[in-house]
Amino acid sequence: MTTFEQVPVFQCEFEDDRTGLSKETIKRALADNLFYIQGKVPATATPNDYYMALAYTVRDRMLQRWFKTTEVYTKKGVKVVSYLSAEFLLGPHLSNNLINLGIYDLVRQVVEESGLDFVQLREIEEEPGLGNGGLGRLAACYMDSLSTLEIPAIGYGIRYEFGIFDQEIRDGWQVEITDKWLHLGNPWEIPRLEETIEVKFGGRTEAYYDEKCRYRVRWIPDKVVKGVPYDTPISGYNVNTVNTLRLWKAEAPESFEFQAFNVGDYYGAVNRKVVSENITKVLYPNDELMKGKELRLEQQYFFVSCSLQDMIRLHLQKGESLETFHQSFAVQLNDTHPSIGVAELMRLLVDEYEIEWDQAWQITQNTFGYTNHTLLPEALEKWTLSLFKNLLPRHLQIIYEINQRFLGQVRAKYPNDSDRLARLSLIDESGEKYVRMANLASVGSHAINGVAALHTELLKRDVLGDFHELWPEKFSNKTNGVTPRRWIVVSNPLLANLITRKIGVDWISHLEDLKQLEAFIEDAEFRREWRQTKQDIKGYLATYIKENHGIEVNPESLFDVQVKRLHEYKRQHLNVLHIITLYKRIKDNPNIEITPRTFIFGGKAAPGYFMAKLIIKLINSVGDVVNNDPDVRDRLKVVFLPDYNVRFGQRVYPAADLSEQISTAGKEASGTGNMKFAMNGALTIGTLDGANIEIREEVGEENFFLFGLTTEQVYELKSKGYNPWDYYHNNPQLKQVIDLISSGFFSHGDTNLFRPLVDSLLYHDPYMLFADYQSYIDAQDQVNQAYRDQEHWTRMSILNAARMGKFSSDRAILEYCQEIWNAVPVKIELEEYIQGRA
Ligand code: GLS
Repeated sequence: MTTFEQVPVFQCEFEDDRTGLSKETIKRALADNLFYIQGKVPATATPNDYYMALAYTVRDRMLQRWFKTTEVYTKKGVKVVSYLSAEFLLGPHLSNNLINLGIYDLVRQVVEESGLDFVQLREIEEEPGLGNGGLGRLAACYMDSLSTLEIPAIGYGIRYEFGIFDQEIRDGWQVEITDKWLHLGNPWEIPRLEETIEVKFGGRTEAYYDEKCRYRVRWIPDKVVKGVPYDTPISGYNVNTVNTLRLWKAEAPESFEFQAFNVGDYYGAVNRKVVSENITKVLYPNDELMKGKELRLEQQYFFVSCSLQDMIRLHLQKGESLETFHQSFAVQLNDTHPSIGVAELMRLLVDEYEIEWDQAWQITQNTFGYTNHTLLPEALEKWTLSLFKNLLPRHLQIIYEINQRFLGQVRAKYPNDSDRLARLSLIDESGEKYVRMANLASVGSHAINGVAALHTELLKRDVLGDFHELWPEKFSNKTNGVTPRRWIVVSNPLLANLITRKIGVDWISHLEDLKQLEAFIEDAEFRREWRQTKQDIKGYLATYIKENHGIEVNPESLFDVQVKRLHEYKRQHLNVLHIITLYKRIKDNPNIEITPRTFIFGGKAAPGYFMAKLIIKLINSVGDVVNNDPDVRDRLKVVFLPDYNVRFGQRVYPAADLSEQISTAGKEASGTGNMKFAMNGALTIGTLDGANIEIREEVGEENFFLFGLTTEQVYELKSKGYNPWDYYHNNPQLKQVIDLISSGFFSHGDTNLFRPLVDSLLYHDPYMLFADYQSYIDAQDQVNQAYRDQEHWTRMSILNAARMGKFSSDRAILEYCQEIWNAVPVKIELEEYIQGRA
C-alpha cells in the first residue's frame, strides 16, 4: 500500500492555513472553515458555526501529528496498548487540545481580535458524556497520559448516540433528559467508513471436519451488524504524539435490505435495521442491577469484536503472523465490560485463523490484562446461560471449554475441594446458572489489578481470593491517577499560573515537581497570593450559581463540596445529616457562633435507583428550608447544582475548600474526585477508604480530616450484628436530626415522603451512617475551627496541592507500562516545518 508521503501531491511542506500557527494563518483558517466547512458567511453564521470553525481550525493543527503517529505505529516491532472500555467520559475537547498543543493563549487572542467571544464559543461545545462517572473519566485521563508519555496506544469503545442523560431538577426531584450530544455535529471525529467491520450475533453452531480431518466448529449467525469506526485524535501535552480513540457505531448491513426487497418484506427489513442500530443507541447506568439487560451484552460483544478484529487486521498488515499478536498489542480490560474479549479472541484465533487451542490460549492470556474497579456485589457482571446461548452460542461453547480445562488444573492442585471448584468456576451453578464475567477476565488475563492499595488488598482477600491463592503472581495494585492537564491547567488557570511563576512549567508533565512549592510555605506573600487565587475562583463560582440558579452564596464562606454519582455507599445523606445538625444548633441558639458554609452538591442518580433519587429530593428539601429560614442569616446555604458533568467538574473542583470523601470504608474502590480536589488545594474530610488512605499518607495526617470506622471495624461490627437503632437511641443529637426528617419538617408536613430513607437507616443502615455519624460531626467541628485560622488553612491547602504528585495519571500509566503492558515510548518526529512551532 502506498502511504500519503509517497504521493507527492499530498505532501504539505509549507505553512498553510491548515497547519500554520501565525496569527494571520489562524485568522484566515477561521474564516476559511466558516465558509468551506460550515458553508456560512458572517452575515448568516450562528455562534455554533463559529465554534465549529474554531474546532476545525484546532483539529487541522493536529492532523499532521496524528497521521505521523498512526504511521509510525504500523511499523513492525512497535507494541501498542489497546485500552478496551465501554466508557470514555472525555469532557469538552477544545480547551484541552489547545493546552496540549501549546496554543491556548495564541488562539484565544486571535479569536478575540476577530471580534468573537472566546469563552462563549468554548461553552458551546457539547461534551461527549460517554461514561457514567469515575470509571469512564479514568479511561479519558489515561488516554491523555498515554499520549503525553508518547506511548503507542489506541482506545476502543462505543460511540453512543445518547451519552449519560442530562439531569434537570424539578420540584427537587431528578428528571432525566436524553443527551443529544451529536445534534449539531461533532467536529472532533472522523468516520473511517472503509474500515467497517462485521459482527455476528445469535444463530447456532455446527461441527465439521476440515480437509485435514480436524474437528472444527463453525458459527452460523442469524444476524450480522456492521461496526463503523469513528476516530477522535487524542493529543499529548507538549509532544507530537496524537493517539486515536476509535469508537464503534452499529449499522445494519445493506445486503439484508436488498434481500428484503426481493422477498417483499420491506418493513420487516427496516425494522431489523432499526434493531441492529439500537446497539449503540444509549449508554447504560453502571449502578443498576444488570440482570436481563440483553442489549448491554450485545453492546459489549459488539465493540469488543470490532476492536479485536481491527487489531488483528492491523497486526497482519504489519506482515506479522498471529502467533506474535501479543507482542503487537497489550489489551487492557477496563473492568469486566469488555471481558467477553477473552472468548472472542479465542474464537477468532481457533475458528477463523485455525490456530491450535493451546497456542491460542497462550496468545490470549499473554494479550489481556484485567483491571477490577469495584467490590460491590451488585456490580459484578454475570449473564444467564440462556441469554448467552441465544446471543453468542459459539462463545458459550468456548467458555465451557476454557472452564473445563481450567477446573482440571484446579482439581489437580486442590484435590477433593468441590467448594473451591464451585467458587472458581466460570459458571455460577448455585441457583439459576450464570456466566461470571470477572472469573472469565481473571482466567484469560496474565495480570489482574485493583485501583488503590486497599482495594487491591480486599480484592485479593475477598472477591478474587481464590484466584489470588491460585496465581498470586498475577496480582498487583495500580493506584488511579488523574491528568493535571485537564484538572489543573485547563480547569484552574489562575492556580496553574501561580504555580508556574514559582517553580516553572515542568510540573505539568512531572507532577511530583509540585513538591517544590513546599519551599515557599513560609513566604507570607506566596500564601496571600494562594489564598487570593482561591478566593477569586470561589467568586467566579458564586457568580455562576447566582446567574444560572438564582441562589446567592457568600464567597467568603467555606465551600464544602460533594460532587460524584449519587449512591448510598457514597453517603451524600450523611452529609445531609451534618447540615441538619448545624441547622438544629442555629435553631436552638440563633446567635451561636458558626463558621459560614456553603454546601454544594452535584451528581446523577441511576434512573432506576429509587433511594438515590430520594436522597436528591432530601438535599433539595433541606436546602429549601435552610436557605429560606431567616434565623440562619445566610450562614448556611445548600445548593444542589443540576447536571453534574465534566465541564461542571472543571468549574467546581478549583473552588472547593473542603472535599467530601465520606464513603463507608471498603466500598469506594479508589475515587478520583478526591485527587482532583486536593490537587486544587482543597482539604479532604474522609474515611479510610479507597485512595483517601494514600492521599492522607502523602499530604500528612495533620492536613486531612479523618473520621469513621476502618474497613476491619466495618466487617467486625457487621459480623457481630450491627444495630443502627442503638445509635439512634443513644445519641440525642442524631435522634433529633432523624426525628426532624421523620416529622415532615422538610416535606411540608408529609411524614411519608422520606419514610423509605429513614426506615432504611433505622432498621438496616447497610452503609453504617449511624455508626459513623458522631465521628463525622466531630471531624466537621474540627474543620470549622481550622477554617477560622486562615493562615493555617492556607498552609494546609498549599501542602495538599504540593504533595499530590503521586496522583498524576502519568505515574499510573508508567506503572501499567512497566509492570503489565511491557510498552515503551516511541518518539514521533515531525518534519522541520511543523516542529517547534507549537
Ligand atoms: C469505579 C469506582 O467506583 C471508583 O471508586 C473508581 O475510582 C473508578 C475508577 O477506578 O471506578 N468503579 C465503577 O464501576 N465506577 C467507578 O467510578
